[in-house]
Order: sequence, then structure tokens, then C-alpha cells
Amino acid sequence: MTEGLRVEVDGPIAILTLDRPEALNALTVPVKVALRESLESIAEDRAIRAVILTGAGRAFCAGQDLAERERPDAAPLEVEVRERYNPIIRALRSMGQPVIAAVNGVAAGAGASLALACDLRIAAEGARFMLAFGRIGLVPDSGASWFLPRLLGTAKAAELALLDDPVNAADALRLGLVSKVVPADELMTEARAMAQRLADGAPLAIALTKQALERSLSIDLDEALDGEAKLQGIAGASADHAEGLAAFREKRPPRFEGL
Ligand code: T3D
Repeated sequence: MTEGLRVEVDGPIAILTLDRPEALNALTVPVKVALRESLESIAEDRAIRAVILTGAGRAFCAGQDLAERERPDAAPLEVEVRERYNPIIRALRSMGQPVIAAVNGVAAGAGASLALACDLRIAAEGARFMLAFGRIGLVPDSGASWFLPRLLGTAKAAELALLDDPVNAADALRLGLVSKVVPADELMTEARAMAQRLADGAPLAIALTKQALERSLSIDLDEALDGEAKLQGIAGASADHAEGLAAFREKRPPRFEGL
């Protein structure tokens, strides 16, 4: 447990809980450092096969802690974004394990960006997403300007980024921003069930799938076909692929070991 971040490991699932409920889990320097370090350490841990990111109390995360931002010793904004926010987003995108955002309440500013950077999102019925940057004279950061057009298309992204309207859970589901909306008291059960499904999958194939999806956004079809062939060569040589074939043949569930 680091100040403002709770890390729990339950078998193959790591649960990271932003834990400053009195400030709607707003992000301070210690929380950002702890989050980056935890993600980097999980990325190296082969025993962890899926990650859940959530918030304590009624919010997912209200973004940058604005009280800290006003302190005289706060780092310049560009430095803060480059050195503290961007490494978190890069860690989320580059780690082999899939990350689920269990969005329990409001996700604002960089809090929304964190949710967008996860591989999958489930929301509680009362959750809402808001960029919030414009309201304080800032621009979307921590990947929000990159993720939104890709997830929603440029027109909807412009609406969210420029008008700053909150998106409630039902609209988030309709827009495809979240995979599922569930009652608040079922959120973690649903997130754990989804994480367990992922943890039961073949870790190498999942990591390579993440890579392929990420890469697809900046390449043409020919490059994608070439890349898929290479990744399939790697996945196809794994013990888990052999186990998958054996399980099919023997009509039983596979037991993937990440080999
Ligand atoms: O380093 C850099 O600055 C660059 C990086 C920037 C990235 C960003 O994330 S910029 C965007 C920062 N976030 C915001 O602008 C959101 C600010 N918060 C809000 O607009 C509202 O709190 C919400 C819409 C999220 C929720 O509203 P509501 O009415 O449900 O709650 P509330 O009453 O406003 O907040 C409850 C408490 O949390 C309150 O404290 P108090 O009065 O009870 O002691 C409030 O001050 C605190 N809180 C909420 N958000 C933040 C916060 N404290 C610090 N920082 C916050 N971001």
C-alpha cells in the first residue's frame, strides 16, 4: 500500500485501487509515481495475468489534484505531463497483461484518460466520463486526444473535447466506450469475472493481440497482414498453442501456462 494507491493481488489478478476518496481519487505526485511503478512491476510478473484499475469511494478518478497543482513547488505542466502522466499511459499500453478499468464513478480529466488507456472498460450505472480539461483552460492530455477519436470517431471526440459535456454510463455503453454497465454493487464482481476469463486465456497470445491492435492504428493493411503472420509464427510456436490444440482434441478446457 502506497499513499493513495492500494495494490492487491488475488491469484492471477492484480487490483489497483486509486484510494483518495476524500478528493475523488485525484492524482498527486506520490499516487502517479506509485501507479507507474506498480504497472511496471506487474508487467514483469508472469504470475499476474490480468489487471483491474478502479477507484475507492464514489469516484473513479477526478484527474490531476488541483490543490497540488497550485502549490508553488508544483512542476511545470509540460514537465508533469511528460515525466509523470505519459509513463503511466505508456506502461498501460505496453504491458502484456490486459487491463480492465472498473469505472465506479466519475472519471474526469486525466482520470478519464486513464480509463480510456485501459484495454477494456466496465462502468457502474452512476459512472460518468468528462474530459474537464477545457473547463480549467487546459487541453486533453494523457492520451485523451489520441484515444477518443479512435474509440468514438472524430465527430464525437470533438463534441466531448470541445463542449466538455459529461457522458453518462448509458451513453457510454451506446457509444461503445464501455463494454458493460452494471449496478454499482455488482461492478467488482463483473470486473473480476472478466479478469478471470482473461487470466484463463493464453498470456502470450493475449500480449501479442494487444501489440497487434495497438500497431494496427498506424499501419496499412499490408503491414498489418505481415505483422499478423509474424506474431502468429511466435504464438504458434508456444506450448500454450499445443495445449490449446490438445484441449480441443480431448474436448476439455485448456490449461494455459504462459509458455
Ligand atoms: O499537472 C497538471 O496539472 C497537468 C495535468 C492535467 C490533467 C488533468 O486531469 S486536468 C483536469 C483536472 N480535473 C478537474 O478539473 C476535475 C475537477 N473536479 C470536478 O470538476 C468535480 O469535482 C467533479 C465533476 C469531478 C465531481 O463533482 P462533484 O460535485 O461530484 O464533487 P465535488 O464536490 O466537486 O468534489 C468532492 C471533493 O473532491 C471536493 O473536496 P471538499 O470540498 O469536499 O473538500 C473537491 O474539492 C475534491 N476534488 C474533486 N476533484 C478534485 C478534488 N480535489 C483536488 N483535485 C481535483 N481534481
